[in-house]
Amino acid sequence: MAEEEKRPQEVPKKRRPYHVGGAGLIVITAFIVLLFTGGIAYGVQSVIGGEREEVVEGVLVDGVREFKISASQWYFEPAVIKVNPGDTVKFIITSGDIMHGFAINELGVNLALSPGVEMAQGGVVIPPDIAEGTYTMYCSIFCGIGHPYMKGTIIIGERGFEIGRILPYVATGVMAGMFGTFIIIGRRRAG
Ligand SMILES: [Cu+2]
Repeated sequence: MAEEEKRPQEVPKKRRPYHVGGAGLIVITAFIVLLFTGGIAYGVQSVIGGEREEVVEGVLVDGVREFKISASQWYFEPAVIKVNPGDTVKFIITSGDIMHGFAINELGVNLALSPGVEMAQGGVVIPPDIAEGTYTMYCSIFCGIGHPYMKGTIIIGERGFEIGRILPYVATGVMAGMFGTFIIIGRRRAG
């Protein structure tokens, strides 16, 4: 009987080390959450086409800015090009595998590409009064499951502020904030 009376007293003692470890557990979990969400943000950022992408400015040939671009499932190489308002541009595009398209709506460019055949569109004048910023070049011929994501970026003049480039980091911040709030609420309830 005496031994049984002692047992309830021992229970809180056993819980203590768990509570002390709780702080460490929170730190470790917070670290993992930050690492995880940060990794997602970094990945999303690279898919969107962040600063890590090399910006290619083409080669000036007799005053014409020439770009040689290859198209393959499901990307363009280079994927980010830069021109200036008022430039005259020539696009030379070759598909490395199957049929693709190469289109830039704002510049009236749309080429159909056959495998291994060099296609060119010259005399593309960038309107001097066009709004500076980033525009999309994309594949305009269905080429399989990755077709909707086969896109590149054409920077005209200065790359402006793009919400898409900071959005992943904002999301990470919100996630971390939510996580922190849950921890605080959880601890208050437990306490
Ligand atoms: Cu396509």
